[in-house]
Amino acid sequence: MSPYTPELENGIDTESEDDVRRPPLYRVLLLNDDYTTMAFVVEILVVVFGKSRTAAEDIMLKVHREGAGLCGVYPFEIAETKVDTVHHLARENGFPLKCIMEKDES
Ligand code: TYC
Repeated sequence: MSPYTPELENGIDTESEDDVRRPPLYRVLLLNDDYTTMAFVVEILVVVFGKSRTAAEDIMLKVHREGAGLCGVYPFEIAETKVDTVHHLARENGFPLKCIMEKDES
């Protein structure tokens, strides 16, 4: 055994091997509503999430039809900033668009 094994340092195996040193990632999703325009959602996906116009249209339609859609997967602080940016831009433009983040458990 190597002299330093952080997952065993207190004698208790606290993390399974595939979790070791893998930072948690967060899925950022857009939610559907009846008021935000399709064009605005596409713009958000292009500007905030760096999607191509075609990819943005596909995601927007998925959200519209299914209720929610994945915009990207990021470390915590980047995910949080994306959510805040979406809400800021939406409120500034008078839309109730909601964006959420959830831990990526995969
Ligand atoms: N449902 C909206 C409409 O018909 C469009 C929409 C799509 C709104 C995606 C929000 O996250 C959303 N105008």
